Amino acid sequence: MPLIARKFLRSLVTPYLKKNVTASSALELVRSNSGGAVKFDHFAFRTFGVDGFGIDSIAQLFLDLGYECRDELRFPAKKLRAFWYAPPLDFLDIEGDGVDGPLPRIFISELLVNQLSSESQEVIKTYTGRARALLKHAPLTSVLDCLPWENPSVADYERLAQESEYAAWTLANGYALNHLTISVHRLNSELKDINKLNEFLQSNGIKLNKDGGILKVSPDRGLLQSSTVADLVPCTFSDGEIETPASYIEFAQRLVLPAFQNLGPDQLKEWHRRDGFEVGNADKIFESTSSLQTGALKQSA
Ligand code: OOG
Ligand code: NI
Repeated sequence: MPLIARKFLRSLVTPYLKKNVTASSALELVRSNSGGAVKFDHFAFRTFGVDGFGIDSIAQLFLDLGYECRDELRFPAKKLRAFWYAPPLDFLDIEGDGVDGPLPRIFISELLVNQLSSESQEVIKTYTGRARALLKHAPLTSVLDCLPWENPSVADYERLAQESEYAAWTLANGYALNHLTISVHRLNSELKDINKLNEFLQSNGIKLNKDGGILKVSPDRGLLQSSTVADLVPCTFSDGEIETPASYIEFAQRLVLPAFQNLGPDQLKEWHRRDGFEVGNADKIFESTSSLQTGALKQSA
């Protein structure tokens, strides 16, 4: 089982690193300053929650690979919801770098399309409707680095962006890997402190998402996260090419749970640490692709 999972993850990472220069240079910087091994905390995808194109379309493969569905997270203001999936416990504490290391958690969100204006719904449903034949092949489009639907028009992209930047991102990027996340507490250097890591990245010219402050902290203080700002990358539309936000890279430090504080460093396993995600942190991390953070031109309504 893990071989096919790793091959799939590798096929997601290859186009992601090729397309997203900031993510790949941040990953290389961290890797070369922490003994050469970087472990991944989670991978994330965005979807349209309509016509079967939502969370399940990408989740099914992970479930078939032995992942387990965990908690639901809701974001009413953004009209989003998400689920996260845990890898089999046996693959949580594994030596090795990148996709050869521990299997990452999977975070999948979906846009609650039926809550949008009828204009935006119509735009989305036109593309998903014409792509229905590919409905069962979402993961294939991820690894092939292509959209399941035809290239959108610039006008449709911009119309969606005015109501939901998430919607516009998903129309232009489909099931591409939205981000992967470096497991900060498992780095082999002083960078395993996320504040030091954030300083280090910024001093090397990496721009971080400042929404709500650079460091996002869960109310229980156990989950600390930060992320880069997505690169603006040329994107092919049906009627031209414009630069749009692509993907970003995230950093997550999970602290040891109070019940396991007495364990020595050699006894500590990943499951002794704060697990899962946090709505308040995630709400800010979503902004890593927003025009406010990326500086992408957005037409006024
Ligand atoms: C996901 C944002 C949330 C996290 O780790 O909480 C997230 C997205 O931008 O699609 O990644
Ligand atoms: Ni994330």
